[in-house]
Amino acid sequence: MFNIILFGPPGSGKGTQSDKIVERFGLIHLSTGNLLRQEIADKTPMGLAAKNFMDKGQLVPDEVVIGMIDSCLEHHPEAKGFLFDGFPRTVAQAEALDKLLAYKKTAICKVLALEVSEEELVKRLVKRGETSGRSDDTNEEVIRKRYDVYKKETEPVAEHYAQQDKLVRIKGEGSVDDIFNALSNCITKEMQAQEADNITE
Ligand code: B4P
Repeated sequence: MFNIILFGPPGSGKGTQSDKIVERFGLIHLSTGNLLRQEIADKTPMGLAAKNFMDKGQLVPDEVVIGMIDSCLEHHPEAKGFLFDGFPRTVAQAEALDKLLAYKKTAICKVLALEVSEEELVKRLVKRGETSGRSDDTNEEVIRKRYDVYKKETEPVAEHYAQQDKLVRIKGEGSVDDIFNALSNCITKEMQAQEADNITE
């Protein structure tokens, strides 16, 4: 299996790039943000609880998102690989993901981290808020809170995977196509390396 994480602060373009990556490489897209927004739209008890956290710019509790990911992995036994978008967001989530994948005799190949300045992120999310209808994008204070939570709780996830020698940093500012090309080159190289390993095994 070929599993990658698209990592980065809120508004760094994870969702934008994920759509293009899954189309080109045939991976299953697992976005915890999209899954949570679907629960909210369906007005499930989990969605209603999650909305409270999301509207304040906070993370949804680990056990909720880990449970969601576990059941998604179960639903795709035939997958050639997964693209994790917006997950893991805490070191506890990363450790849980590593364990879930090890149980399935697979692992994360690479973590592609999009790097974007705070001012550019705020600008993008304020702009998205004008049209997206997302309640977590409409207020600059909430957007800055999400960035603070990212620095404190999510950035250590990069170090978790750097220690496993899996972290690749990619410039997330510039045109969507240029960023996609940089990500694609990295994924293609990694897929080829994995195929070569499979042949020699
Ligand atoms: P997410 O849905 O993951 O989304 P995001 O971080 O807001 O944005 P993303 O990085 O995907 O940016 P996008 O491509 O849309 O999270 C939302 C919330 O859900 C979190 O705050 C949290 O509360 C909760 N949550 C999700 N996962 C969780 C987890 N694992 N644990 C706990 N809680 C969790 O791009 C943003 C904007 O920039 C768009 O308008 C886009 O058009 C624009 N853009 C993209 N690329 C651009 C470029 N190159 N140049 C200019 N603009 C660009």
